[in-house]
Amino acid sequence: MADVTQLIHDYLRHNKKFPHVFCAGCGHGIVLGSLIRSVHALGLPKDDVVLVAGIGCSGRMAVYVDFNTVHTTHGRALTFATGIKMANPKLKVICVMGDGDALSIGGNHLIHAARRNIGVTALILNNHIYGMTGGQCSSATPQGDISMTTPFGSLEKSFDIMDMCKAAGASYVARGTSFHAIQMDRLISSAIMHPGFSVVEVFSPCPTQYGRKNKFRNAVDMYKWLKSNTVKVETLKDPDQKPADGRIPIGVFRDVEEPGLEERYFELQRKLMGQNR
Ligand SMILES: Cc1ncc(C[n+]2csc(CCOP(=O)(O)OP(=O)(O)O)c2C)c(N)n1
Ligand code: SF4
Repeated sequence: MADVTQLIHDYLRHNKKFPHVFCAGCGHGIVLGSLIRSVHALGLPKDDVVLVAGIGCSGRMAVYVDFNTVHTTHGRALTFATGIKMANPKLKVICVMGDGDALSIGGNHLIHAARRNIGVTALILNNHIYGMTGGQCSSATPQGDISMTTPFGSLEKSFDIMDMCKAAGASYVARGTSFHAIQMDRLISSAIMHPGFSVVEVFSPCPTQYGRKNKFRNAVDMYKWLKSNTVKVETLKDPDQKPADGRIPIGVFRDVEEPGLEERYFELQRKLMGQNR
């Protein structure tokens, strides 16, 4: 355990912005730990990693961790990430967003990043709510759930991030949870090494703004719920069919090797330059 703690500390900016903002029981810190372990296990030098984050509790990761980091505007993290990847495709560009950031204000950028299959990893920390601004309903709040702006239950259907990203063209699409930390390490590592656009959605409990307004008494209840209401996608007979018992599939939903936008762009550049000689 001491080694794990040391490892996490090796990747943090010690004299910056601590103590962190995450509430007790928040899943976001677990995702940060998983990201650090994944980068370390892959042996990537810190200077080759760029962490681009939007605004929100999830966006704070860019402040704490000692990679190249950009803390960008709400909903626009993928646009910054796209520019960075196109300028220097050798960098591993990881984009951290909340569900509000990625699906609501930034939803258009998400589908176009998927359509382009740009070689960026999108980590979507889905806590089903706008955490930082006080718990408003987001496009990932499940229908019927209570939020600050839907006191009688949300009337809207929520997005299925996996279905949406697959349909839009992302070549690696996976879902994990903050309870299943070991699986999450694997999902994030594979996503980082994937050549095209990779999306990892993480169900990340927000006990403060979402849990206590809904069916959860405390953070522990939320993690217990994740444990017993998820199912590994590879154990399903038909992975495209949602389980009838309402459990949420986790694991890899799509993993196909297709060149990223930046590879296609530089290939075209090489071809055109060859023609002009
Ligand atoms: C353009 C713009 N609109 C709205 C805001 C206010 N704002 C800051 S964080 C946030 C919501 C964050 O929610 P989410 O992206 O789900 O992340 P979480 O805090 O839940 O991790 C909002 C609406 C902003 N900073 N900029
Ligand atoms: S408000 Fe929610 S998402 Fe934000 S730090 Fe607290 S528990 Fe985490």
